[in-house]
Amino acid sequence: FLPHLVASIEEVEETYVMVKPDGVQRGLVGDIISRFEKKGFLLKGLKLFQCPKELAEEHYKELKDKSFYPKLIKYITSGPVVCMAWEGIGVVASARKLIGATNPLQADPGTIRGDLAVQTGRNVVHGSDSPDNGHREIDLWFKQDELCEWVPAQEPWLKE
Ligand code: IDP
Repeated sequence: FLPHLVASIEEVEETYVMVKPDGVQRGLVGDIISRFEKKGFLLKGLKLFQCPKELAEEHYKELKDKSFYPKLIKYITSGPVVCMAWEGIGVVASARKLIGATNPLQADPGTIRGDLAVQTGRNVVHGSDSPDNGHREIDLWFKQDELCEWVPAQEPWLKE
Protein backbone atom coordinates (compact mmCIF):
# COMPACT_ATOMS: atom_id res chain seq x y z
CA PHE A 1 0.00 0.00 0.00
CA LEU A 2 0.95 3.65 -0.27
CA PRO A 3 1.41 5.09 3.21
CA HIS A 4 2.00 8.68 2.09
CA LEU A 5 -1.47 8.86 0.57
CA VAL A 6 -3.62 7.73 3.47
CA ALA A 7 -4.61 9.33 6.73
CA SER A 8 -3.66 6.39 8.92
CA ILE A 9 -1.52 3.47 7.87
CA GLU A 10 -3.17 1.08 10.33
CA GLU A 11 -6.57 1.39 8.67
CA VAL A 12 -5.45 0.19 5.24
CA GLU A 13 -6.44 -3.44 4.78
CA GLU A 14 -6.81 -5.96 1.99
CA THR A 15 -9.57 -8.46 1.46
CA TYR A 16 -10.34 -11.38 -0.80
CA VAL A 17 -13.65 -11.18 -2.64
CA MET A 18 -14.87 -13.91 -4.98
CA VAL A 19 -17.85 -14.16 -7.32
CA LYS A 20 -18.96 -17.74 -6.80
CA PRO A 21 -19.92 -20.04 -9.72
CA ASP A 22 -23.63 -19.07 -9.57
CA GLY A 23 -22.73 -15.38 -9.86
CA VAL A 24 -20.59 -16.09 -12.93
CA GLN A 25 -23.24 -18.29 -14.57
CA ARG A 26 -25.96 -15.70 -13.89
CA GLY A 27 -23.98 -12.87 -15.48
CA LEU A 28 -23.55 -10.90 -12.23
CA VAL A 29 -19.77 -10.41 -12.44
CA GLY A 30 -19.89 -6.84 -13.75
CA ASP A 31 -22.50 -5.70 -11.24
CA ILE A 32 -20.54 -7.18 -8.32
CA ILE A 33 -17.15 -5.74 -9.36
CA SER A 34 -18.83 -2.41 -9.99
CA ARG A 35 -20.09 -2.11 -6.40
CA PHE A 36 -16.56 -2.34 -4.98
CA GLU A 37 -15.15 -0.07 -7.69
CA LYS A 38 -17.79 2.60 -7.11
CA LYS A 39 -17.32 2.47 -3.35
CA GLY A 40 -13.73 3.58 -3.91
CA PHE A 41 -11.68 0.49 -3.10
CA LEU A 42 -8.51 -0.33 -5.02
CA LEU A 43 -8.50 -3.41 -7.23
CA LYS A 44 -5.16 -5.20 -6.88
CA GLY A 45 -5.91 -8.56 -8.48
CA LEU A 46 -8.61 -10.03 -10.72
CA LYS A 47 -8.99 -13.34 -12.56
CA LEU A 48 -11.50 -15.88 -13.84
CA PHE A 49 -10.48 -19.23 -12.41
CA GLN A 50 -11.63 -22.85 -12.22
CA CYS A 51 -11.01 -23.74 -8.59
CA PRO A 52 -9.49 -27.19 -7.96
CA LYS A 53 -11.03 -29.30 -5.17
CA GLU A 54 -7.89 -29.08 -2.98
CA LEU A 55 -7.96 -25.27 -3.02
CA ALA A 56 -11.68 -25.16 -2.16
CA GLU A 57 -10.99 -27.51 0.76
CA GLU A 58 -8.11 -25.35 2.00
CA HIS A 59 -10.15 -22.15 1.65
CA TYR A 60 -13.09 -23.57 3.61
CA LYS A 61 -11.07 -25.75 6.03
CA GLU A 62 -12.67 -24.11 9.09
CA LEU A 63 -16.05 -25.46 7.93
CA LYS A 64 -14.96 -29.04 7.28
CA ASP A 65 -17.06 -30.48 10.11
CA LYS A 66 -20.28 -28.79 8.95
CA SER A 67 -22.98 -30.92 7.37
CA PHE A 68 -23.10 -28.68 4.30
CA TYR A 69 -19.31 -28.86 3.68
CA PRO A 70 -19.36 -31.52 0.89
CA LYS A 71 -22.06 -29.58 -0.96
CA LEU A 72 -20.11 -26.35 -0.45
CA ILE A 73 -16.96 -27.84 -2.03
CA LYS A 74 -19.03 -29.17 -4.93
CA TYR A 75 -20.65 -25.74 -5.39
CA ILE A 76 -17.40 -23.74 -5.37
CA THR A 77 -15.75 -26.12 -7.86
CA SER A 78 -18.84 -26.45 -10.10
CA GLY A 79 -17.72 -23.74 -12.57
CA PRO A 80 -15.37 -20.77 -12.85
CA VAL A 81 -15.18 -18.17 -10.11
CA VAL A 82 -13.93 -14.58 -10.29
CA CYS A 83 -11.16 -13.91 -7.77
CA MET A 84 -10.50 -10.36 -6.58
CA ALA A 85 -8.07 -8.69 -4.20
CA TRP A 86 -9.28 -5.30 -2.93
CA GLU A 87 -7.38 -2.79 -0.82
CA GLY A 88 -8.68 0.14 1.18
CA ILE A 89 -9.34 1.76 4.51
CA GLY A 90 -11.52 -0.63 6.50
CA VAL A 91 -12.11 -2.74 3.40
CA VAL A 92 -12.63 -6.04 5.26
CA ALA A 93 -15.68 -4.98 7.27
CA SER A 94 -16.93 -2.68 4.53
CA ALA A 95 -16.85 -5.46 1.92
CA ARG A 96 -18.81 -7.70 4.30
CA LYS A 97 -21.42 -4.92 4.59
CA LEU A 98 -21.63 -4.52 0.81
CA ILE A 99 -22.01 -8.30 0.52
CA GLY A 100 -24.70 -8.69 3.21
CA ALA A 101 -25.71 -11.54 5.53
CA THR A 102 -24.77 -15.15 4.72
CA ASN A 103 -28.45 -16.02 4.25
CA PRO A 104 -29.64 -13.85 1.34
CA LEU A 105 -33.19 -13.76 2.73
CA GLN A 106 -31.78 -12.00 5.81
CA ALA A 107 -29.45 -9.74 3.81
CA ASP A 108 -30.56 -6.11 3.62
CA PRO A 109 -31.79 -4.71 0.32
CA GLY A 110 -28.96 -2.78 -1.27
CA THR A 111 -26.42 -5.47 -0.40
CA ILE A 112 -25.20 -7.89 -3.08
CA ARG A 113 -26.85 -10.93 -1.49
CA GLY A 114 -29.92 -8.89 -0.52
CA ASP A 115 -30.40 -7.74 -4.10
CA LEU A 116 -29.24 -10.74 -6.10
CA ALA A 117 -29.72 -14.03 -4.21
CA VAL A 118 -32.32 -16.15 -2.38
CA GLN A 119 -30.48 -19.07 -0.73
CA THR A 120 -27.45 -19.54 1.56
CA GLY A 121 -26.23 -22.38 -0.64
CA ARG A 122 -26.22 -20.05 -3.69
CA ASN A 123 -25.20 -16.72 -2.20
CA VAL A 124 -23.16 -15.50 -5.20
CA VAL A 125 -20.18 -13.95 -3.44
CA HIS A 126 -17.50 -14.45 -0.80
CA GLY A 127 -15.65 -11.88 1.31
CA SER A 128 -12.93 -12.46 3.93
CA ASP A 129 -14.20 -12.20 7.52
CA SER A 130 -11.06 -10.68 9.12
CA PRO A 131 -7.88 -8.84 8.08
CA ASP A 132 -5.86 -11.99 8.86
CA ASN A 133 -8.07 -14.07 6.60
CA GLY A 134 -7.86 -11.33 3.96
CA HIS A 135 -4.08 -11.83 3.78
CA ARG A 136 -4.36 -15.61 4.03
CA GLU A 137 -6.96 -15.88 1.27
CA ILE A 138 -5.19 -13.47 -1.13
CA ASP A 139 -2.01 -15.55 -0.67
CA LEU A 140 -4.01 -18.71 -1.25
CA TRP A 141 -5.80 -17.62 -4.45
CA PHE A 142 -3.21 -15.36 -6.11
CA LYS A 143 0.43 -15.69 -7.11
CA GLN A 144 2.56 -12.63 -6.27
CA ASP A 145 2.90 -11.62 -9.94
CA GLU A 146 -0.88 -11.61 -10.36
CA LEU A 147 -1.19 -8.66 -7.95
CA CYS A 148 -0.50 -5.04 -8.94
CA GLU A 149 0.62 -2.10 -6.84
CA TRP A 150 -0.74 1.04 -8.50
CA VAL A 151 -2.16 4.47 -7.77
CA PRO A 152 -5.44 5.36 -9.47
CA ALA A 153 -5.64 8.88 -10.92
CA GLN A 154 -8.72 9.58 -8.76
CA GLU A 155 -6.88 8.94 -5.49
CA PRO A 156 -6.87 12.59 -4.30
CA TRP A 157 -10.65 12.74 -4.91
CA LEU A 158 -11.22 9.74 -2.65
CA LYS A 159 -8.82 10.29 0.23
CA GLU A 160 -7.91 13.60 1.87
P1 IDP B 1 -19.94 -16.17 4.85
O1 IDP B 1 -19.67 -16.61 3.42
O2 IDP B 1 -21.08 -15.18 4.92
O3 IDP B 1 -18.68 -15.70 5.57
P2 IDP B 1 -19.76 -18.71 6.33
O4 IDP B 1 -20.56 -19.05 7.56
O5 IDP B 1 -18.29 -18.50 6.48
O6 IDP B 1 -20.49 -17.45 5.65
O7 IDP B 1 -20.01 -19.88 5.29
C1 IDP B 1 -19.27 -19.96 4.11
C2 IDP B 1 -20.17 -20.34 2.98
O8 IDP B 1 -20.68 -21.65 3.21
C3 IDP B 1 -21.42 -19.47 2.81
O9 IDP B 1 -21.19 -18.27 2.12
C4 IDP B 1 -22.32 -20.41 2.04
O10 IDP B 1 -21.95 -20.47 0.65
C5 IDP B 1 -21.99 -21.75 2.67
N1 IDP B 1 -22.92 -22.06 3.75
C6 IDP B 1 -22.91 -21.59 5.01
N2 IDP B 1 -23.94 -22.08 5.73
C7 IDP B 1 -24.61 -22.91 4.90
C8 IDP B 1 -25.78 -23.72 5.05
O11 IDP B 1 -26.40 -23.79 6.12
N3 IDP B 1 -26.18 -24.41 3.94
C9 IDP B 1 -25.50 -24.37 2.75
N4 IDP B 1 -24.42 -23.62 2.58
C10 IDP B 1 -23.96 -22.90 3.63
